[in-house]
Amino acid sequence: MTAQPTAAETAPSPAEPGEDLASVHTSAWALPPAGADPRVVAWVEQLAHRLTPDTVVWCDGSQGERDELTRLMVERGTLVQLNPEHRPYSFLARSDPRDVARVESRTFICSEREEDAGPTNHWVAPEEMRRTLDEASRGAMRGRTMYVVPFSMGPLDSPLARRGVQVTDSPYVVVSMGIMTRMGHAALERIRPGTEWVRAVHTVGAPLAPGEADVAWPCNEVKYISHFPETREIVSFGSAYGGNALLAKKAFALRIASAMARDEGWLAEHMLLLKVTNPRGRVLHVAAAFPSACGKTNLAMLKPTIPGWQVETIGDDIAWLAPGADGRLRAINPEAGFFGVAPGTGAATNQTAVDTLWGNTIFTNVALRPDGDVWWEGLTEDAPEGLVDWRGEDWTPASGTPAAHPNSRFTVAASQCPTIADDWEDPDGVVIDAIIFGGRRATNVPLVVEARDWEHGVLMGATISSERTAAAEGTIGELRRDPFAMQPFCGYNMADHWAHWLEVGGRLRAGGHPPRVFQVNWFRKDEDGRYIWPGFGENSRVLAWILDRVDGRATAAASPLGWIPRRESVDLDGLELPEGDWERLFEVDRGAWLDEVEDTAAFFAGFGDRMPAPLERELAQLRERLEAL
Ligand code: GTP
Ligand code: SPV
Ligand code: MN
Repeated sequence: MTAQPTAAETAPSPAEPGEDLASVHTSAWALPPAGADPRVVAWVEQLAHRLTPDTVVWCDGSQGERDELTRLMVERGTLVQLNPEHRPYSFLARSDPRDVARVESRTFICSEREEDAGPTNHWVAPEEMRRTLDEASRGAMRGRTMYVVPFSMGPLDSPLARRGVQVTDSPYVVVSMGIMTRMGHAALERIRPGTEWVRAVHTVGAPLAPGEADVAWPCNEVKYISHFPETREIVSFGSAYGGNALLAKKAFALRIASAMARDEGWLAEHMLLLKVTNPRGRVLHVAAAFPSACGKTNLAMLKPTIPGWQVETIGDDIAWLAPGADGRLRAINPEAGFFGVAPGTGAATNQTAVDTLWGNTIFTNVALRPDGDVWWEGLTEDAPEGLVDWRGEDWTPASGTPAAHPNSRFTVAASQCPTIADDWEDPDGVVIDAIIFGGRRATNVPLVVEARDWEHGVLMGATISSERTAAAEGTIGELRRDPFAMQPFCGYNMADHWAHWLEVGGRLRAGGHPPRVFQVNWFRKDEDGRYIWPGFGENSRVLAWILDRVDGRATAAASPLGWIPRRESVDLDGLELPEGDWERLFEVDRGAWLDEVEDTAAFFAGFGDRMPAPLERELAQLRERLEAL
């Protein structure tokens, strides 16, 4: 970390009346690392003028820098250091209770034309948003340090990697970005004249007056999470939580990257990546899209309950996919860490995640045990005595509120995961054999279906709907459409995203090996509200069927929805499914499905003439198959 001396220490002389104070500051700050791209330096200087921080710090990504920042945050009360005997080099952060999840209602796509953002995004004209943000950010970093955080999404020298620089006034964000991305000097070095890089500005929007005491989690009631896809820029104001603030993640790797990918012929998706070795020793790779808090981390770390199958982890949230020179679809995980949902993560559901979190982890909004370790609902069956909840208050099971916030999260390096695959940083990416779409559906959607072909698979992706979770603000449990699990993350018109998938599929077909496409649903319930499928490790049975289909070994039966497994082709050994449950998992309710098709037709109509014709054809064919039932 090159900490620049403060203006007060180095300004050659006090500013003269009438002199622009900001420019004096800037000259004192302007000591970027040698070799930094002049475009980055000029941009940082210009931002410093507007945001007027006390100090500018260029982050190098070193351990010493992380030590210093965590020490500073412990001192300020932003972090609590956990007991190193239980959880070495780990910390708990408690956010402001008004800053606990992504704010989709304050997330904006500011393309030049409204139709390029499309009906699923909040659009504001770029000039208008720039004016608003210029106004809001003037002096917004007063009394704070502006950290310059260069990072690479993807392995440093991967041809699929892209670079970015985020400035932020939150040390919590710096340390989190250090875990979630390849951050620091090595990334900055790779931004050279001619390199494309994404500009990301982040402020918590809480300037400090001289002498004013800071709070543990500064943020602003008003929030703007703004994206300018044409100029590859991000400006985020007012929040320090997750996807609102760690701009490499949803803002860059999905919203901006999806627009880059559209222009350049690849895909940026809300997908986990995993590697599977089947009992015959064949290695296969899978990409799977599920909406937020619907089981990506769990599936990425799946512990098979059937013998002979090995599952390893490549990524748990975001995948960048591109047809390779051999015509096959290849994918990288652009991230370097996991920002995973804590509640529901325990020995029975995801022991691998529990093992990953042994140390070097930042926990946000979980509960604190009296012995200085952490706890959340689902970590163990019973809550330990003497907990302090995520708000910092004494808690007992009688409190009537959760001890950990439902969207509490852990931030940890992917390399610490015991099941991380040996090819997870392959610069060329891994070859994708199967694509899975999933959602949280109590009704209608079967346990697993194989698409008839790529176009039908795109229809499956386009019609994902899911019950709302705590990952974003809104009414939990309410069913909403989440096409490609990208509803909150697509940086351009969703219908164009579907057209792009159809186009990429055409290229993959020409290459002779398009991945097979499947839909899964672990969340179907019976009339009593009980999950019919046991889920978690047992999902390996479904994964095995999927990959046996790819291998040409498993049988399937035609259904109006696509190919469904014959019971004998799924390994159900040792699983005690109550009588009738298997059938219930695949039941097709004709009336309910025809209603769903009508609802989809209305949804598609909202995209007007941007709607790709092959998808409307697919929907019409689905309707015909259902009517013939
Ligand atoms: P984001 O990080 O928000 O994008 O989400 P994610 O998809 O990675 O979410 P995660 O894997 O953390 O999902 C966690 C939630 O899914 C918890 O409530 C789990 O209990 C639930 N879950 C995961 N797998 C299963 C399953 O097989 N069956 C059931 N019933 N629940 C599951
Ligand atoms: C999600 O909500 O899908 C997440 C968490 O992965 S956040 O990074 O906050 O968006
Ligand atoms: Mn996610």
